[in-house]
Amino acid sequence: MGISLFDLNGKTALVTGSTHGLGMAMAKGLGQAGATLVVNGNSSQQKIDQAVAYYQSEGIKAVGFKFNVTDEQDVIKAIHRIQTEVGHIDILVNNAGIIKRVPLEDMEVADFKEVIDVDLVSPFIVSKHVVKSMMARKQGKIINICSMMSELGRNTVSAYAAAKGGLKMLTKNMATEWAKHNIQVNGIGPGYFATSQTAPIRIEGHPFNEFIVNRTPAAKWGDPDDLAGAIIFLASKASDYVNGHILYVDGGILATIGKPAIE
Ligand code: GCO
Ligand code: CA
Repeated sequence: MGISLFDLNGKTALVTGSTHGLGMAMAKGLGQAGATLVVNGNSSQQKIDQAVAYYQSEGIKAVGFKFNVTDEQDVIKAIHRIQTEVGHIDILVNNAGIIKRVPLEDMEVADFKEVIDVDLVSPFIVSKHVVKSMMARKQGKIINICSMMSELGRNTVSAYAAAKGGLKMLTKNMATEWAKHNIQVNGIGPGYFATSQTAPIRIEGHPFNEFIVNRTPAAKWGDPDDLAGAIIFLASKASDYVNGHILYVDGGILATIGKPAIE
């Protein structure tokens, strides 16, 4: 017991969208706890190769697979290849996501649908094709990466909020249907982290930058490495009776209404 509760040696973890950003930080945490990483991205093979090389330089076992999480046929082919070339997937992290910041009344329907497709439909598609082997082996961990926008609205991010709110409920429904197979499905809801996705709203002097620091009880943006503990917990034996839960890692944002800029 003790620390071995969190040991991931011998486990294989597929993390979608793990070539950069929070996906990369969480995958690194899983790798440091002993898991073999299946790295995924869809932009370029070169980006995947670079990420794999980075993980390996950190002493982590990693292999890369390029596929589009929104394309069911592509997912089916990739999961089949992973299972034959690497082995069964013990841990699935549905992390790949996009955001479009557009006022709701100006948003194109195609853009709204694209966000829903990547952020909500793809976790369903990938889980559907990974869970069957988990069911057969009577064990598995699925972790859906949610958001503050699973709980809160914000100007310009309507499609993202609709998708992430949906992903919270998809997480609960997956837990409802699959818990009896000894599969735990939980979510992580990151607060505001310093990544490329938030770069446009984090620049010095941008009013949002100041707003987030003021709105967060911890009074700072999150460091992506702050997610490692949560992901290792939800991927390991330590969470074997935790199901359908969203673990918010947000420096206290959801605990509070916030405070005025000047007190
Ligand atoms: C935004 C941000 C958020 C974060 C994160 C918050 O524009 O409000 O990009 O959506 O990325 O998901 O939890
Ligand atoms: Ca760091």
